[in-house]
Amino acid sequence: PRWIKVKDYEDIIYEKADGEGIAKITINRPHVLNAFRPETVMEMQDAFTDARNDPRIGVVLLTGAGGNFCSGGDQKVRGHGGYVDEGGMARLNVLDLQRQIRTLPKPVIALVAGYAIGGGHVLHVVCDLTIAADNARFGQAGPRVGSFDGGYGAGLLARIVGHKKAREIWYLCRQYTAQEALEMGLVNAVVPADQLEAEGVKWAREILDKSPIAIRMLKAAFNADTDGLAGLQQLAGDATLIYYLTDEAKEGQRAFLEKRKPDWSKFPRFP
Ligand code: 2NE
Repeated sequence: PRWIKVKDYEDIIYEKADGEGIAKITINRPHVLNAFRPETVMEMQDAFTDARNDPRIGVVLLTGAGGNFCSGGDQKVRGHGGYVDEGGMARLNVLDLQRQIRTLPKPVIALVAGYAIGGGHVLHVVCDLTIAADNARFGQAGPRVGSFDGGYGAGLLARIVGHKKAREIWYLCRQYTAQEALEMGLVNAVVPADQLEAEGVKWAREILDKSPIAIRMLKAAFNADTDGLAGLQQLAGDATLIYYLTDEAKEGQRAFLEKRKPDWSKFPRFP
């Protein structure tokens, strides 16, 4: 596709494919292997919000510049209580970004070349699908540098690869090849590094061929299974969206505005 830049950012590149429903967010701090600082996360939140609000976008690709995906939180700006932003405030705002990716009602595909380590690894874990380049390296690093992610980083990982493997990944902080990641169900496919983006676009186009609401409901359904009441809220919100499209729901609103009793008689009670 022909990528068109949406907006200027400092730490990321945000583009959309010309005439197609694909957005691409690229973490762009190659000097630190795309480690994120609070500003990186804020820019990603802004781009994901745009992708959510643009009705033409159906799939988001998340990737990294310079041959790596992401090496996690930038340890050079880690301070007392979190990662310190330019205003001096320590924060862990990547957790908000993780939830944003989960609740975005459109599939997000991680395209991972090189390192996906620490909080960078968790970012691909929360994406709907992951396509790995054959040179990708996966792993957690928290216990080595004095950190951990006990949310999606532990729980969702365990649902994906099983508890034994997830505990191994966290307790030992080893790195795993793309092939090993494929074998443990951590990624969907492995392709030569120079075909990573093309493969991601191919998968995105296949998804875009399908019913948008069916895809949206499936994402919410998969999340409901793991996200408890927040997951049910997402699924139920989508049910409400669809209900609002019906004449039955519109009759309720109309009757209220016309100050009359709603007439539900024309709406069947399905078996
Ligand atoms: C990724 C890895 C294994 C790569 O090793 P190597 O030898 O290929 O590269 P090198 O020389 O370590 O890295 C290249 C440059 O990138 C910087 C390095 O410091 C180096 O720059 P200089 O020192 O030469 O100037 N760099 C790499 N990762 C960085 C990072 N995360 N922060 C700041 N600078 C980084 C190797 O680089 C590595 O082990 N990186 C650290 C991985 C890590 O510990 N990540 C944080 C885990 S904690 C986390 O992400 C987190 C969380 O647990 C909970 C909430 C939020 C975040």
